[in-house]
Amino acid sequence: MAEKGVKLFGLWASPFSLRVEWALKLKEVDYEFMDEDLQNKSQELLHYNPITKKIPVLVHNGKPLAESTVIVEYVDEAWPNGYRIMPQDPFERAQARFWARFAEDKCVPAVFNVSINSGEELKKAIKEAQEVLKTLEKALEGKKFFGGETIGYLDIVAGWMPCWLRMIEEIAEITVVDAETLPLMNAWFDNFLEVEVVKRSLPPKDKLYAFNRARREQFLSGQ
Ligand SMILES: N[C@@H](CCC(=O)N[C@@H](CS)C(=O)NCC(=O)O)C(=O)O
Repeated sequence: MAEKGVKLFGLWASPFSLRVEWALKLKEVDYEFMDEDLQNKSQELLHYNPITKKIPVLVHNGKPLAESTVIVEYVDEAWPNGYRIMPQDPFERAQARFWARFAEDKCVPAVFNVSINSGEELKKAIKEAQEVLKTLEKALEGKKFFGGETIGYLDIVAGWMPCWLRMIEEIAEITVVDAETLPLMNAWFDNFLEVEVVKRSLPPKDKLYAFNRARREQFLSGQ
């Protein structure tokens, strides 16, 4: 008999596990959060995700699923009542998946490059990040959120950026997104950070900033 309930193997400082937490919270699903030490992964995590050995992993009634974007779609389908994460219209759903893939393939590496560079390399990384974010802005035209009036799938997938990029800007003393260069993105950052579910599930600011400040210093010193 499979273990009943919902367990999320994640990491408090991971934007990827945060996506799954947002989805579960929007659906009002109770879950147990297993905070992993990625330097010393639990036997349970390795058992449930022997393929990539990465977090997040959602275990629902004993059955594990990996990959945050896959899990978010699963959560929407497995708990069909209440909050709608995926658009109902097939065309809009396909569009949301297209942009989510774009955000994953282009924005994740671009923002990561900003976070680990300094000097000329940092300037180049900022420009590249602004270019991909300008493209992603097209999906925001005429809307408060990517999902329309409320947050949806693409907001959840891209939602780490308002928090992480604002943090990187502060730590590295730079500006990537502002009202002049990326007005729609800038407004979305503010709107997204005001969403109740988002506000109450972000990691403690001081702890997160200290963690990422140390990570940046480690990258800059080439360790
Ligand atoms: N594409 C994956 C990325 C997950 C990921 O990179 N997880 C990192 C933590 S943020 C991890 O588990 N790293 C441990 C490792 O690579 O061994 C997703 O969206 O779920």
